Amino acid sequence: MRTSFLSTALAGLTAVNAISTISVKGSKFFADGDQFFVKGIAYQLVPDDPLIDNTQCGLDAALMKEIGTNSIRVYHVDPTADHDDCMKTFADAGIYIWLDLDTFDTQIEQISPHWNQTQLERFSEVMDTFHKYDNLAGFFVGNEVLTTGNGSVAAPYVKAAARDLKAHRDAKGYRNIPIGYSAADIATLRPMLQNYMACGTNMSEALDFYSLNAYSWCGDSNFKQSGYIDLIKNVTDVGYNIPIFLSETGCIEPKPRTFEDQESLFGSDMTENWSGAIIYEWIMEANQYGLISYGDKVDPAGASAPPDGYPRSGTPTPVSPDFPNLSNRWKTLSPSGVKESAYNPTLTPPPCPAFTSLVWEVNAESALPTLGQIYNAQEASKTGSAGSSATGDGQANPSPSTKGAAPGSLTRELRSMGVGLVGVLAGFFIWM
Ligand SMILES: *[C@@H]1O[C@H](CO)[C@@H](O)[C@H](O)[C@H]1NC(C)=O
Ligand SMILES: *[C@@H]1O[C@H](CO)[C@@H](O)[C@H](O)[C@H]1NC(C)=O
Ligand SMILES: *[C@@H]1O[C@H](CO)[C@@H](O)[C@H](O)[C@H]1NC(C)=O
Ligand SMILES: *[C@@H]1O[C@H](CO)[C@@H](O)[C@H](O)[C@H]1NC(C)=O
Ligand SMILES: *[C@@H]1O[C@H](CO)[C@@H](O)[C@H](O)[C@H]1NC(C)=O
Ligand SMILES: CC(=O)N[C@H]1CO[C@H](CO)[C@@H](O)[C@@H]1O
Repeated sequence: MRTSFLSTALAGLTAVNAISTISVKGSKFFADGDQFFVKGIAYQLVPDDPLIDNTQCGLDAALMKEIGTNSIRVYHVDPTADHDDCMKTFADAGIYIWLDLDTFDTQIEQISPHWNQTQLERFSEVMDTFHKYDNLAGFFVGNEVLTTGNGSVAAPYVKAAARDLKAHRDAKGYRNIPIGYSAADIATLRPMLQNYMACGTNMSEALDFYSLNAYSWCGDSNFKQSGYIDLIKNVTDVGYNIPIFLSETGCIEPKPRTFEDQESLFGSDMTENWSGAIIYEWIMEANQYGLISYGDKVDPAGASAPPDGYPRSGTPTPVSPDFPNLSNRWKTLSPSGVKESAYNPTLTPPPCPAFTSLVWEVNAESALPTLGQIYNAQEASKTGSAGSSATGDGQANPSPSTKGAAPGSLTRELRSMGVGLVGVLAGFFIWM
């Protein structure tokens, strides 16, 4: 009797304490009736999936929780693996997951853009595996796919991916999980790209949220000098209709990192029209962006050493003073925003940007690519259209060193390793 009473009470407690799902209303995120601001950290300890080893997830989630982290961003997962324990561990710590749907061989490319059935299936597998977790905050259909004016021809392929993944989500009866894109913050592309991702009257064809990887606030700067003021201007000038946040931030030069930008992001400069930020990144590795380490770097040539010499598991040790600096900032920054019930905006999507040669090469009136479409430059130059063609061999060229504004991006670093990547990854899996 007592046992069953106890277990009923515990079951009730679990239900009450379960993490609330995140939804979009107007240009803001909400969880359980309160506005949600992303206070996140990028988390990719190992290339293929950091959400399998629950002991590791527990060690990291505990330390993240201590400093007020409510989100992590994960770039790559293996949809066939079991993530129940890690997802619960993060949920129990009050931490949501923002997850990229692509993998190294399925991402949408700036060179020879295409969007096809294979990509859709692989993206869908990740969604099918993760939709059931209440702390799955949102999905990205791409990360820094385009970085140049003429590369903007790839933007419709990103939007087509969002369209098809939203359709998959709805056809499967999954909850309204927000689907968005994570852009390299390139000033000359910014207003066009972010307006394009939200534009159009058909919400089945527009993104649910937009985000930027921005590293423009370095050292002793301010709202104006860093250009964050332009981030806000580009949002308020058009009455941007979907949530927007930084999906990567955290310049590392000059040292030490002081995370001064958090004061603007979560203070009066930005909170009214911005939804937070994700710090790049948790683990210390070759790029030097880590907030914690799992021990000193070892000789990569040593027996069972990690490929880059940076340990990838264990008890997280804060990097000082960077980690305490972030902790000190975040402690004082907890915007409450608005209540969902008190927020009833009347926002309309921004206009689709006009075609401008070498600046924004997408026609405002062009239909989105159909599934299986491959960008055809010859046809596009003849017709001024989005270059529609369903023929071709579908081979994406390996992306060369297209450099964006965001020095910390995992994707770009791995890409820039080029051919070496295959070897590195192969070595990695053996080592694991
Ligand atoms: C889709 O494109 C990839 C290259 O990115 C290719 O390997 C694959 O075969 C294509 N799938 C279809 C169905 O065309
Ligand atoms: C953009 O222009 C550069 C330089 O002319 C060229 O190398 C690149 O292939 C072009 N990109 C696309 C997507 O057409
Ligand atoms: C909206 O977009 C979806 C997906 O492309 C399409 O199936 C639907 O017909 C569109 N609705 C309207 C009213 O155009
Ligand atoms: C958007 O920001 C850019 C700088 O990145 C600025 O030049 C431009 O005027 C802004 N556009 C609007 C509409 O605010
Ligand atoms: C900025 O946020 C305020 C407060 O929520 C809102 O009243 C205003 O409409 C927002 N502006 C835009 C352009 O979204
Ligand atoms: C905000 C904050 O905690 N800043 C500190 C970051 O680290 C340096 C170096 O230890 C300190 O001088 C700052 O006060």
